[in-house]
Amino acid sequence: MIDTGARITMDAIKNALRGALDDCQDGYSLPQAFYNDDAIFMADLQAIFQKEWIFVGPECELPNAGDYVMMTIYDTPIIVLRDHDGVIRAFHNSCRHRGSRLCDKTRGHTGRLVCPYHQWTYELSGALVSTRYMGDAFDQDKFPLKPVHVTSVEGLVYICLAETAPDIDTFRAAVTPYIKPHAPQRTKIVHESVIVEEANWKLVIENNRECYHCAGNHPELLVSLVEMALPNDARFGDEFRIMEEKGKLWDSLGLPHAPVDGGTEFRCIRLPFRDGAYSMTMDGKPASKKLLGDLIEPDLGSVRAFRIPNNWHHFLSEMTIHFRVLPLGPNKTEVRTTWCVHEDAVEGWDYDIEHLSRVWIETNDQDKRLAEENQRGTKSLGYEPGPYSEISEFMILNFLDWYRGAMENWLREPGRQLQ
Ligand code: 3BY
Ligand code: FES
Ligand code: FE
Repeated sequence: MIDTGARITMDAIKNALRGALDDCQDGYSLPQAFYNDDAIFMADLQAIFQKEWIFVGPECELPNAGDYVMMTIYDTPIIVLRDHDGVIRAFHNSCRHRGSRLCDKTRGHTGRLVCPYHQWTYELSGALVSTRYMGDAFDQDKFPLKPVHVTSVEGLVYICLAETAPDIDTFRAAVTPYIKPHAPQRTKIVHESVIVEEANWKLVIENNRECYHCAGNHPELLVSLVEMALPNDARFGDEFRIMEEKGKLWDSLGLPHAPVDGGTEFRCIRLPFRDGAYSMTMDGKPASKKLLGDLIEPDLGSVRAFRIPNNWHHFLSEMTIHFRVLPLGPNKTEVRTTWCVHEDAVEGWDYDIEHLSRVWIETNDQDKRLAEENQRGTKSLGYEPGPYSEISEFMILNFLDWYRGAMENWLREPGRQLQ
């Protein structure tokens, strides 16, 4: 179970969560327990990571039938694949014989899934089609792989471990007009980074939900990124002018840019880059010569999309960047970043990996250090929840509204009341 090896009872989890929720103060960072306690981490897994739609990666990672990727949500391994009929499917990566993982590679290609232990063999549809020495009475139809909900939102693959998956169509409808012009299905992954941060997953998300820290920490990112979060962000002057100019250009191209009201569930907006910058590169120049999809204009800033609980994205004119957060323990989180360009772009001619990835490699590294220092400080005897800036950190307030609501709902579920 958890890193400490301790088994925590459901009552202990509920009690710890109830107490910590009661200690929360609106507008303030969370009480220490939310970033550190094993019991609350277990509650996070059940209330959030086993219930919500979790981002897996860009669909272009599975271009052909037989392609698969594996991911693990804390201790639950999942396999996501493209079946022979082109449909994306997801299954628990656990053999129906004695439970062995079927697949131990992060990604690969296969015609069938063969368990390495005793070679029970499954079709990509999940059907068990071959076993040895199981006797005449054995009915293999009764042992298909266990399916997991899966969907692609315009090229972004999500899975959900819950029996009944929550709505994702509101998100789909809202973001599709923004990201479709970037044709994510016609891209390929050209770079990937996986880092482990010694910080609670919520600190990693909180760090991403504000740019209060950008000026002091992200010189490379600020070559391109404007620190505004909304087109009429009161903190800025010059950016407001850039937004107006670019807004007119994007209107003329039929590209939506206004902020979408995603409540606390998601955020989607197109924002410009700084004057003269076309991409999130060190020199602001395009990361790839080939524009995405059928785009003809390089000056598109980026569509910034965020969705609870574990992903954010930048869709540029010539590149997309996807960020996936997975909890590994109360103080340990994996962040995977993938960079995609047009499927026909040629390395060395259209793009260069160092040029394309440098800004976010540096930025991720800086954010890792910030989240880890934040984590260390929340362990202090002297830690006391502090006030967020409503002006600069309103997106964290949104995130925590959602988080606290999700935890309250989970506690209220039938059968979960405190004894
Ligand atoms: O660009 C991002 O992904 C976010 C938005 C604000 C801070 N952070 C760098
Ligand atoms: Fe898979 Fe035995 S555990 S074949
Ligand atoms: Fe940052």
